[in-house]
Amino acid sequence: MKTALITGISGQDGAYLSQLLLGKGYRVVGLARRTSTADRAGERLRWLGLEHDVELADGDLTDLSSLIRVLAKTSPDEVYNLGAQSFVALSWQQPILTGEVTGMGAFNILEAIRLLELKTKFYQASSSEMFGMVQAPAQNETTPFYPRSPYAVAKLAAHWITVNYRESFSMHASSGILFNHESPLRGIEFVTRKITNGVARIKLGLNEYLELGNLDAARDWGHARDYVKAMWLMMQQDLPGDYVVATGRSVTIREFCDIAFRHAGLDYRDHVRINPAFFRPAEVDCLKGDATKARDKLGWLPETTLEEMALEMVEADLQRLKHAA
Ligand code: NDP
Ligand code: GDR
Repeated sequence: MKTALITGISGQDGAYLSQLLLGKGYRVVGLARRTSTADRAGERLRWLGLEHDVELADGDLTDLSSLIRVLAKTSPDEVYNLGAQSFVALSWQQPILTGEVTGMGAFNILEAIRLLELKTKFYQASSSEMFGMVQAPAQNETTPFYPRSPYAVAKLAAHWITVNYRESFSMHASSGILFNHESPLRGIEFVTRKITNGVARIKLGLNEYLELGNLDAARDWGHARDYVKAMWLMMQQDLPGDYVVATGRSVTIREFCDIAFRHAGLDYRDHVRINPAFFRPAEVDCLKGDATKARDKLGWLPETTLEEMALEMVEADLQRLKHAA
């Protein structure tokens, strides 16, 4: 039986990755931060019915000693570093924390693996945000980076330290440059989930309007359930590497609004209001990934369309709100 250690197990991707790995017979251990509430596994693992199937180990990406302790105890075959302060907008309010967790966190865990001389494979959750002000119409592994937020700068440091430890110490360290991926388990502050939750609230008569920022930004959105498969496939390769994971289709926030509101029989133009508070100091205008390498080398392809995903998210938010009523 293989053992996987996942940092960020309580997040969206941590939950879907746990589901995938448990289905393959892995022992799954998750790094969990101490909180003041008793809810250690969190709502996402519970939503997937996995809260009793994973093991949780106390630790924090900013605390090297806890990482050494957990790694020494679990001796994982694969480490997936998904933990991060992952909300781009917040990274301007908390740039130093974002640097410590999203950037230095990767240094810490790689260093812990190195100090313990573990043979584990390592996955770093890199991001399309690293392309920022894009230097090519479709971004692939050779496109130069141009980060546009403290979050993206931190992710870039984490990406390069992954490459560096691979080259310096022959570690099986891979970096997945994943474009935006969403699901019913997406955090409510991210724009797709904010929209589908808003649609559900308006449909049920709880709100009349939804306030958003820049509707003209475009993103290449896939489904998290599909994207965690690409992470696992990278770890099954004989050689480590960097892979862009994307659908190749770029859609504006406005178009996503149109799709999501339509699913509920609503017109977004009647309900969306612009609030400049949601504009960012520096914007990433348009992302579109070229995942040819992932297709050719990993045999990976996205399976869920944007329309299917938006429908699943709207339905899940309607269910949640009806259940809570
Ligand atoms: P989430 O925000 O849903 O989850 C982040 C996870 O990181 C949570 O489990 C959180 O734990 C954990 N975490 C935060 N701070 C620390 C810390 N100091 N020590 C240990 N763990 C910590 O992110 P996603 O699941 O959406 O994304 C997973 C990873 O992939 C992130 O690194 C993200 O930046 C990256 N990424 C995501 C993309 C996307 O579109 N979703 C695209 C590209 C990259 P807690 O519950 O305790 O807060
Ligand atoms: P992003 O996701 O910044 O791409 O990072 P987010 O959903 O937050 O923003 C996408 C785009 O939507 C615009 N936008 C709004 N965004 C939010 N959150 N709220 C709004 O009201 C709103 N109105 C318009 C934003 O300006 C932006 O252009 C996500 C995260 O998961 C990162 O961790 C990950 O690395 C990248 O995706 C790839």
